[in-house]
Amino acid sequence: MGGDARGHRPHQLASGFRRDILEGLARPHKALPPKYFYDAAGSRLFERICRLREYYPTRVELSITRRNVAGIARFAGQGCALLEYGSGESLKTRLLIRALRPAAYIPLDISSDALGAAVRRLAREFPWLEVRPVVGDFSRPLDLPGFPGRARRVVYFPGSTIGNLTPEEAHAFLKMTRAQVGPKGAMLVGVDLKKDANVLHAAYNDAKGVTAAFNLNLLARINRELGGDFDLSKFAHYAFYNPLAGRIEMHLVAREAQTVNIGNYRFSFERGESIHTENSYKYTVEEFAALARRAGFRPAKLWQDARALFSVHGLVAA
Ligand code: AVJ
Repeated sequence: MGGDARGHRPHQLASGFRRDILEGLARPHKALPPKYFYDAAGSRLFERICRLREYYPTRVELSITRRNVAGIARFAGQGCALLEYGSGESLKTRLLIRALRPAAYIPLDISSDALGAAVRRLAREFPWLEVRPVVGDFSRPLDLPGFPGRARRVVYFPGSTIGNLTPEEAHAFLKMTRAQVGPKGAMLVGVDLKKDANVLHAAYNDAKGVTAAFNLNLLARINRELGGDFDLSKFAHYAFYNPLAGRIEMHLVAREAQTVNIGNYRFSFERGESIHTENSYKYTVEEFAALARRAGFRPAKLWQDARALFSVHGLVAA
């Protein structure tokens, strides 16, 4: 692992966790940021989600990428500087790197564990590749080590992670990315599509309960890292599609009235009270293209599967 991955202010991230959890649980409608799902245990659970039959996004995005990798590489342009929001351990990233041969690859992730593993693996598989990992949170303005020289800047943001943001936040995030890549830059972004609500519902309510375990792990993480005393058996995973908002909502619902301690802080729950843990927004192709346009991008390319489950948008600076 490069020095960047280890040394980039892990303590600031840890105290941000504590502050964000205490603040989120003090709200009248309790809510926690989904980025905190991904500690080591949560990252392992998420990898299991990605292999579930019901969870189509990972599988479908991979097949879209595989089928169109030459066109996607042509869109980005060989020798570009590729910045990925996420650890870059995925198969689709490696497919893209192989086809694209970027001048540099800059993975950004909130988990230094995930980043370290990804970087070691990439160094083995692509000895010619310059990798510059950055531990950080893409939901905040970034202080990046700077893209190399004259290379075209392309941000790769797969996995429909942009769905965790509200449309207003996604707009601001796309604008920030547009500034980051500059006037000749581009963005490749994976976006989950609106579809039959039953298909969406199944993807977040898998039969094996892996998504439930992933959701509950957030409470286990609070217990582990902040000395909380959540009783996980007293919370239920609850996920549903909200068609008016166009999003999956995940909640943890108190099965009975209870109080929970985190250090000196005490939080009370009524029976049935929820902690809102995640939104996962879904877009039509046109909705997302309009959002990108408003943020200063021109939607130039679109790749989809035959069943229109998932989309990959190729955006260029407008
Ligand atoms: C990583 C945010 C794209 O919203 O589908 C999977 C996370 N949550 N199952 C998603 C997630 C529950 C995932 N994203």
